Amino acid sequence: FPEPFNWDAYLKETSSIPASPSCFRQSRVPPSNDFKAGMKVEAHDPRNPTSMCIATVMGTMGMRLRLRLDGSDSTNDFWRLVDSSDIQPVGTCERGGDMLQPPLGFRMNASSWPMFLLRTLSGAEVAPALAFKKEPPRPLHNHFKPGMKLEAVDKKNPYLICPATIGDVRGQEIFVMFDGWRGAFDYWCEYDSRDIFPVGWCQLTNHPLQPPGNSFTLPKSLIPALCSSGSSRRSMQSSYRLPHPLPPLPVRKGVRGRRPKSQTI
Ligand code: MLZ
Repeated sequence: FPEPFNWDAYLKETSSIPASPSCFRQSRVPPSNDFKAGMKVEAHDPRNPTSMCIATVMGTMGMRLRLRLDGSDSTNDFWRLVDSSDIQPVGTCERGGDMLQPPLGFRMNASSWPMFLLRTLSGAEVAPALAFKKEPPRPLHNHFKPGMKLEAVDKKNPYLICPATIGDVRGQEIFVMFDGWRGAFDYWCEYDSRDIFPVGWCQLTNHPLQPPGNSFTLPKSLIPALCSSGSSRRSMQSSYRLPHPLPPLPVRKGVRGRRPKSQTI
């Protein structure tokens, strides 16, 4: 088994401090996840947030749910916390006098939506009202400061939560930088985003935490010393992608000593 990521050692190594839990719009005592795969919920369409749709819980991780809008394809799954205000029990919409909408990119003709909805819900297992938890209140102010560590959803790979650092703060917004990924996944978001968590959140909620990447930005002054010839184009760059530890080379007839083309996580 891979070693679980050790925040204590990492904070020491990087001589950094974690953002206080009071900075985040997350509950101090995480609620339980009482959802099960297959259950139906009502959810705002992430691509059309004013419309309320029917979604199926595809799976659960920690206190997050992987959701798929019924009638949409499998390529637009999204994740929500059990205490997200984007989800509610089936029947809530109708009780409020509203109508459930087909998702953006509904697979069928719009005229078949009422029948599709009827079929989708008949005999379906709906998530019990008690599984939906109240969204915690937002902290009154943005208390984040550059350099503070946190755990954050990688919006390009939203099943992942990864160690991150506050890179900048502007008013209500913060810049989330993913440790060891050289900026490729960084983003601005509001300080009260539900996609950011205090250090230790994953461990507390039993969610996997992706360890930091292995790309670092080195100070320019160190670069000449690390380049043997100093003449390559690469030597002009200020950051380096260090290789992953590679497995021992497979020795096979014909392809002796060849490494896999690339390694992605
Ligand atoms: N292995 C994939 C995902 C990287 C996820 C980074 N998260 C901050 C890649 O290399 O693109």
